[in-house]
Amino acid sequence: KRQHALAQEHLKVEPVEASVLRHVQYTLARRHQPLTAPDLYLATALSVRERLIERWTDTQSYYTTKDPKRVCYLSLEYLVGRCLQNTIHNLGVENEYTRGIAALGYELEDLAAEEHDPALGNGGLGRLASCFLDSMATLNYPAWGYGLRYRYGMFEQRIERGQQREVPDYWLQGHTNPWEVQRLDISYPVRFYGHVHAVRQGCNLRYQWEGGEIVKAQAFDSPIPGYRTRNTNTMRLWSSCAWDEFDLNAFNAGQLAAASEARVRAESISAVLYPNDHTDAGKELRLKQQFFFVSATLQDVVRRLKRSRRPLAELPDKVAIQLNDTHPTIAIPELMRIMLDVEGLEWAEAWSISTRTFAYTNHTILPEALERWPVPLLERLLPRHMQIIYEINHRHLQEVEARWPHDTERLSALSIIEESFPKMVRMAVLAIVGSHSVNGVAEIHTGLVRTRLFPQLADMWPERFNNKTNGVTPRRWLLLANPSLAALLTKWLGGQGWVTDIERLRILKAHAANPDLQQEWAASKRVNKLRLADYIQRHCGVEVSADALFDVHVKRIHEYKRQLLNILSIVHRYNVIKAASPEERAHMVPHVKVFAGKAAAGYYLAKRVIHLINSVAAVVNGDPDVGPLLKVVFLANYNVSLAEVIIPASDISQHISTAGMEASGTSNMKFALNGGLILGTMDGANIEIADAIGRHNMFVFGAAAEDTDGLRREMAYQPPPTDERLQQVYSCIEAGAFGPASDFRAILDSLQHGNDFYLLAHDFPSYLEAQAEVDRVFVNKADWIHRSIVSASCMGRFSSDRTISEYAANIWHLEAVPCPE
Ligand code: 26Y
Repeated sequence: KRQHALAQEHLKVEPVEASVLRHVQYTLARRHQPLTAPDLYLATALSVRERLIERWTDTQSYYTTKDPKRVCYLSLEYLVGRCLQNTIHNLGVENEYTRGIAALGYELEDLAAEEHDPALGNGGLGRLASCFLDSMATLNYPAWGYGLRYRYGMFEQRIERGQQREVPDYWLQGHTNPWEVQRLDISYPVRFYGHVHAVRQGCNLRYQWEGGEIVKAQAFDSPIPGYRTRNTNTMRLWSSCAWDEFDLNAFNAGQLAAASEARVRAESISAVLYPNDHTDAGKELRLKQQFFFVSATLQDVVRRLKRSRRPLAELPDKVAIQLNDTHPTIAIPELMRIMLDVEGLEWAEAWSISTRTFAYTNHTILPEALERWPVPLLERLLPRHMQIIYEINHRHLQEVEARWPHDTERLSALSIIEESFPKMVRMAVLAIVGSHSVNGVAEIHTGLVRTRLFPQLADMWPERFNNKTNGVTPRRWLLLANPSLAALLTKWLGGQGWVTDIERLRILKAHAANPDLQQEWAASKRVNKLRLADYIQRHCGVEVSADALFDVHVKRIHEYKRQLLNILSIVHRYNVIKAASPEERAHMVPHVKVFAGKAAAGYYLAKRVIHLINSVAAVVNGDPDVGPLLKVVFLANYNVSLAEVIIPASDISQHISTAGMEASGTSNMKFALNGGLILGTMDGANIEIADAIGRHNMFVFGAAAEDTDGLRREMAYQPPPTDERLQQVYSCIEAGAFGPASDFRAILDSLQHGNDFYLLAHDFPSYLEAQAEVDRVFVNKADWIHRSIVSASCMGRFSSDRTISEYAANIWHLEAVPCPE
C-alpha cells in the first residue's frame, strides 16, 4: 500500500517533460544526442506506459481477488492500430501530454505518426476483434484477447508501374515495442505429431497422446485500457520458439544442424500471418498456427481456474470462450482432450462443460472461406484430436438418427466429416455442434447462416442461432480519427459523454437544419478533406480540390466487393465528360475517386483490378481536357492508420457488394458515423444502417439478396443484352485506352464470357442512376449537410459498446467488474 502511495505521489509530481526526458536519457541512453522525433516518440510511449501498467496491474489483481466470470476472445487476427494516442485519450491525459510535448518543441500528433502500425490481421474480422477489446475494457468486462504474435504481419503493399508488389512487414525490427510486455514466467509446451497410446484403467480405456515434437509458446501481453475507467484488460499473444535450448555438450556438426533445424521449425509457427481472407488454402502450417495458439490459450485458462482452486466442472461458470470464426475451432477437441485424458473426466460431463463454454461467431457465407481440414493431415499432426472429432461426430449423428430415423440425406448434411477423397473435417459444423451459441454479424447475414448455410443445423437447434450486429468503437473511429468533429460534438452535446454513450448523437437530429450547426459541420468536413488532399498530394503527386465530391472505396480487393464495378463506372464518367459541351461541363460535379485496399498475393483477378484502377487513374489524371472534373487515386498500403485519415474525409463511400455476400461490413459504420453518406447495395449492415438513418438518406441500388439466385438462373438461360454504356466501357479498354488490352484480358473475359456471377452487368444501370442521384443532391449544399448530420446522429446502434453489451448479456452471461480508482 505504502509503495503504491509513493508511486502515485511520484507520478503526480513528475511532469510529462521530466518523465519523457528521463526515458530519453536513461532508458534509451541518449544523454548527449540531439532530440529526434523517433526517440521522442519512444520516450513518450514509455512514459505513458508507466501509467498504463499501473492501472493494468491494479485491474489484474482486483480481478484475482474478485474472481468473476471472464470472457476469452480467441482470434487469429487483431488489427490494433497505433497505440500512443489511443492510450493517452483513454487514460485522460491528453492535455498534460499535448502541453508537455509542446514544451519539448514537438507536436504530439507528429510523434504519434512515428509509431509503426502493427498489422496482425487481414481486414474486417481482425479490426472487429480490436474494436471489441476496446469496448470490453471500456465497459469494465473482465476480458482477455488471445491471439498469435506474428513476426511478419500483413505484407506492406507497394504500387509499382500500377501494380501491387508485396513487401514483408517485419514490424518488430528496429523498434522496441513499448506496448507489450514479454512474460518470461508464462510459457507452455505445445505438442505436434506423435501417437496415441491406450492404457487400461479398470474396465476403461484411457488415451494418452505422446511423442512427436514439442514447441514452446511464450506469452507477450499488451495492456488494453478502457476509456476513462481504471479497467485495463490483457491481449495475450503467443510467440513460438524451440522448447529445448541447444545441448552444448552434444555439439558436433551434425547435431548442430539438426538442433537449429528444430529451432527454425519451431519459430516458423508464429512467423507470418496468412494474408488470405475468404480463400482457404488448407496449408499444414496454418493448422499448426491454429493448434499452437489454441493449446497455449487453453493451458492458460485451465491453469487460472486451478489456481483459484476450482474444479473443471465450474469452467462454464467462470469462463466464456468466443471463437472468432472457425479459425480457433480446434479448441473444442483440445479442451475435450484435456478433460478426458489429462483430468480423467467422463465423456458426458466433459462434453457438457465444453459446449457450455464455447460460442462461435460466423463471419462469412462464401463457400471458399469455409475451413475444411483433410482427415489424413489431422491424423498425422493431431492424432488424438482426430479420434475425438470422430467420437463427437459419432454421438452427434446418433442424436440425428434418433430424431430423424433413416434420413441419410440429413445425416450426410449434418456430419462433421465430409465423405470426399480425402475425407475432410468441416470446421464450421464442428464449431456449431460444440458450442451453445452460433451468431452471425448482421441481421441479413444471420438469416442466411440459418437458411442457406446450415439449414439442417438450425433445424436441429434453432435456439442456438442468434444475431449480434457488428459495431465499431467511437473512441478510435470518432474521437481519435476526427478531432474536429469530436470537438463539435462535445460542444453541441454539452460535454464528452457521447464518447461512451454514442446514442446521445441523436440529439443533433433535431438541429440538423440549424444553419450554425450546418456551417460548423461543413467546416469540420472540410478540415478532414484538406488533410486527405494533402496526403494524396504527398503520396500520389495528384492535386485534388476539397470542393470536389470525395468518393471513397476502401477495403480488401475482392470480386464480391466489386471494385471493378466502380472503376468501370469511372471509365463511363470519363467518357461522358469527354463528350460533354462546355455548358454541360459547367454543371457537372467534380469527383475525386479514392481507392485503397490489398489483394491477396495469389488472387490474380484482384491484382488485375488494382492494375486497371491505376491505369485508368494515370490516363484520367493526365488528361488536361478533364481537369478537376475527375481525379482517380489509389492509395497504397491501406491499414488502420490510413483508414483514420481517409474515413473522416469522405462525402460518399461505397459499400457495393453483390447482395447476400458481405456478412456485415464495418467501415460502412465508420463512414456514416463521421458524416459520410453511403452509396450501397442492400447487403450486410447497410440494411440496418438504412433502417436507422432512413432509407432516403442512403443511395441504394442493385439486386436484392433474395433475387440473386433467380437472376443467375435466368441469365444463364437467356443472357440479357449488355447495357450500351457498359459495352462502350469494354470497347475503350479493348481498344487500349488504358494500356495494352492484354493487361486486362482476364478481367474482360470474366466480364464478357463469364456468367455475371457477381451481377456486375446486372447492377450497372441502377448503379449509374444512384450516382446521378448523388450528384443531384450534392449540389444542394444544405440538403447534403442535413443528410450528413441526420445519418451520423442516427448511428448510435453501431457502437461496439452496444454489440459487446449484447454478447455479454446473451452469450457470455458476464457482469461488469469496475476496478476502483
Ligand atoms: C479461412 C481463412 C482463409 C480466412 C481468413 C480470414 C477466412 C476469412 C477471413 C476473414 C474474414 C473477414 O474479415 N470477414 C469479415 O468480417 C467482418 C467482421 O465481422 C465483416 O464485417 C465482413 O463483412 C466480413 O467479410
